Amino acid sequence: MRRKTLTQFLIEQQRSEQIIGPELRLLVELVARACKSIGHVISKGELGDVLGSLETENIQGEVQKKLDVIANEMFVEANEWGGHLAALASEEMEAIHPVPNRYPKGEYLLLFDPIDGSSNVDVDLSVGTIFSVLRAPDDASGREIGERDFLQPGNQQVAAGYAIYGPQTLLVLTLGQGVFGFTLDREMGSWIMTHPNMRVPKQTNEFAINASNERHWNEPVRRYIDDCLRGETGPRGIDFNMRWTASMVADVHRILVRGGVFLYPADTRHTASGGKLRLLYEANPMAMLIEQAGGSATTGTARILDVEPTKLHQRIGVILGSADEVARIAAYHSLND
Ligand code: AHM
Ligand code: MG
Repeated sequence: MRRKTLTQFLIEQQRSEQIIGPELRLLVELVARACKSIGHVISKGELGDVLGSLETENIQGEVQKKLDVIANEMFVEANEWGGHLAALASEEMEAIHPVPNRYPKGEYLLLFDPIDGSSNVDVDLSVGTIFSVLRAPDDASGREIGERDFLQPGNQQVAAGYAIYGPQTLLVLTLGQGVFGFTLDREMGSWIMTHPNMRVPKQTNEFAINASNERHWNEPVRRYIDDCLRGETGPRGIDFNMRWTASMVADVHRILVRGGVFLYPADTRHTASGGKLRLLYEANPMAMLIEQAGGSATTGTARILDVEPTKLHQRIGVILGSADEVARIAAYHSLND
């Protein structure tokens, strides 16, 4: 069987489906190329002198890994010159990065987390790159782009996706009409569609949460996990399995392939911050992918994609995955109100 490449898929989306225009097609092609290069550097590991930490901290107060900084630079350089972007923003950059004047500017805003789950790099577990694409507001043409232009709810995203660097390297993408996965053919250097129309099963008996935070959880989350752990003889009447990779990309990828529910809830430590994960370049793109695949994504009390952002690096509680389980967890939250 002859499989479709990412380029063919994008041309089809542009030509017959008219889902994207040439600028968005170029944008996705350049993002994919950047991810290919980042995956290559990651795979060199110790041989490429890219492992370990730097002495710097990012805006989140987290120690930066060498690879966080390298991948951030690679992503910016690969994307800023194409003429389709107005500005970029990243987990690893405190302020937004307007496209330099030496390049033409376009209408799109690109947000990204260059290496998500970077604590996993040194121990050779899966990590990924997450990205989200917004349109600059209409009134932005001809003026300097600012942080406020990025503060749009996730339901305004025109595309979102991630690359996962694991046993295989994949790019998983939505343009707002379903979710498609492409495996990197390393010999050919091409992304090949291997996962057409990915769907999250409505039901599941697998959950993902960092159980070491149990003492901080709020009541609805505690009740939900307790129900799951009580297994066949508990209120759910079935046994549940648990997985936690500490790379959101890997946990979400597993859910897109075989179902499940992922929780990084806002807990008692997060009353001021709102949660651990970042809204604009982690929660929103993942929520769009999951919803496009038939799943759901909530903070516990609100649909993630409807949250109005107030800050570029805003954090939020994230519960996403199989629709029936997410609905159950949201119901537990509403009982608690
Ligand atoms: P990062 O973007 O700094 O790597 O942090 C995000 C990661 C997610 O990938 C993962 O779900 C979570 O943080 C893991 O957190 P913890 O170490 O608390 O389990
Ligand atoms: Mg990161």
